[in-house]
Amino acid sequence: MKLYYLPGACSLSDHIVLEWIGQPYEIHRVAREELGSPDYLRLNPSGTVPVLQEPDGWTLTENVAILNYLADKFPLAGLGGEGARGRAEVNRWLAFLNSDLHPLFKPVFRPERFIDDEACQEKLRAKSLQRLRPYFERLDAQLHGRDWLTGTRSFADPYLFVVLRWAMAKGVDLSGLDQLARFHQRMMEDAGVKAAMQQEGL
Ligand SMILES: N[C@@H](CCC(=O)N[C@@H](CS)C(=O)NCC(=O)O)C(=O)O
Repeated sequence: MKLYYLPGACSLSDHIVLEWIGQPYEIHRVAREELGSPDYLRLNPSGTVPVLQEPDGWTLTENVAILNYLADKFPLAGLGGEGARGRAEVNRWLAFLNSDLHPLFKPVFRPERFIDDEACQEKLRAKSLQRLRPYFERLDAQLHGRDWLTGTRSFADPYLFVVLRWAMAKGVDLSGLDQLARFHQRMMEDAGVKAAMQQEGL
């Protein structure tokens, strides 16, 4: 299995999951200019990471699909929740992270993709940072009395870790969100997280 990644991008969540699974895998660091190349677009027409490629050439895109696939392929890792409801709970939080929270970072990282005027870009970035706070409040509340988003460790947790790193780097106001601080600290001490981050040069 080969994971195509950009350092610190949402692909880091798959990378951590691969570490937690503990089976052999390869990684390929995608250069930014490679994302738009014909070869890469054949792998992923969206020109984004992550992409997971199996040795027979089959490739999978979309983080939600990749994380579910890894959990199903390696059930002994116990990252997909217990039973139908357990999986639904994991996907509830994964969907919140992937489809509500993650897109709000796009104007923070690349406001120029949304609006040409530079002064407006700054306003857009500032507004997006402000709008992110309530999402992190919800995540903090969910972590009250829990070490992991759904109570037990799952593939949603590394995704939370990734967006939390972005929030810290970009200056989202996380003041008073102590459960998130506790979660971040625990992830930073985790051997699999450390290994994935070291391999990505973070
Ligand atoms: N819907 C895709 C979105 C993936 C995505 O946004 N990837 C970002 C990194 S976190 C990316 O590759 N960005 C490169 C770019 O937009 O130039 C998924 O969930 O896998």
